[in-house]
Amino acid sequence: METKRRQSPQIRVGVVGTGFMGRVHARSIRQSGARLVGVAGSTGERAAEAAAAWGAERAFASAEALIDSGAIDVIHVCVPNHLHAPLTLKALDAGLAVVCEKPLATDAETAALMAARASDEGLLGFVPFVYRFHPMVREARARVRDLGRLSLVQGGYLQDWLLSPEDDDWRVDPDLGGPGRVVGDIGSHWCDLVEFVTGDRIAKVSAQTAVVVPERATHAPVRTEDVSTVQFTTANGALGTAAVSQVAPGRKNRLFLEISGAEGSVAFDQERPDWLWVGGREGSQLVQRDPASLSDAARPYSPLPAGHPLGYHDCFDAFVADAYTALGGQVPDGLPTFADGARAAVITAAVLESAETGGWVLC
Ligand code: SOE
Repeated sequence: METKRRQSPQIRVGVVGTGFMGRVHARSIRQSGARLVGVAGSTGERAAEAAAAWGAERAFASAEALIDSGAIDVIHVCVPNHLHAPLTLKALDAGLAVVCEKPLATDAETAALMAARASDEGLLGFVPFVYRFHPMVREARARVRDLGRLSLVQGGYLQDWLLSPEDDDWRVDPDLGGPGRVVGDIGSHWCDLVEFVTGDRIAKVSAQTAVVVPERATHAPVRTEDVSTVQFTTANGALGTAAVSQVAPGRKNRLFLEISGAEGSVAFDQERPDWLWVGGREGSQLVQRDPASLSDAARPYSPLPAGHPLGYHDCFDAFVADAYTALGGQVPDGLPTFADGARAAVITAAVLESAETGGWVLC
């Protein structure tokens, strides 16, 4: 297929968005050895500050100027969710590869359109479901085949940064963040991990959502959920449950996943990422990340010796490195693409529909 894709010997990258995620992306871009050519933000001033702080070559007056500049091959879209689709579609039209933050779009139809557009144009699009890049997640995925028939998948994703009415954020506003807040913002990571690790699919969901803090500094009444519980059945017949919250005191970023099968269990906790619990009827063990004994699938994601903890930044570095390897033509196993982003949007929509109707929804 004829493609308008841009490619330079040293990948030239732009970042749009100057907040927390933009900073994390920029760090990993520089770590990868690519050129961080430009940064754009909501104002020229913010872009200039971020470009200076992150070591970018220059600031651009707007996202559009960055996309149209001809100076980059890849753009990282790290802006509020409602801008993901318009900026990504514009970047694809300009022949750029795109790394777009999740949720890929604020509705499933648009996310599917973005994935189709990238694929039709022969362009590459990636979504940072970065928890896939913890070596002990790769280890869990490698060991799932030893667990026998899976019976139960459970866990959740708990945070507390929106606990009090004084806590506020653009994600609270459905016009900016999309209609599902905890479901789309963090539940999407959990569901992605379930399907990634098990190789199975969430087939139907029955969910509840609730607003716990009805008024916040700039949002009243609050229209996006603070908590959600989801029960589900997988295509292969395992049952599952998940609890997701941004108002769980003391839980900062607790993504927890436990999978039980006929022959054993595995459990991963994102806040203790160097460990994997391996459960067995005759005895269980906590397996420490150790490149000397990891599976072939996990070892490449384990650049430090045992006892030298890896974390969130390392996952991001590995994600960006794999995305840029894919630009060179070789797509590494497990790299989350726009298709995965679109899939997450389908599950998010199903969860929200179920919470509204009270029924089971296929996804
Ligand atoms: C905020 O909830 C947030 O930064 C999410 O947007 C990220 O995707 C998650 O990895 C950490 O928490």
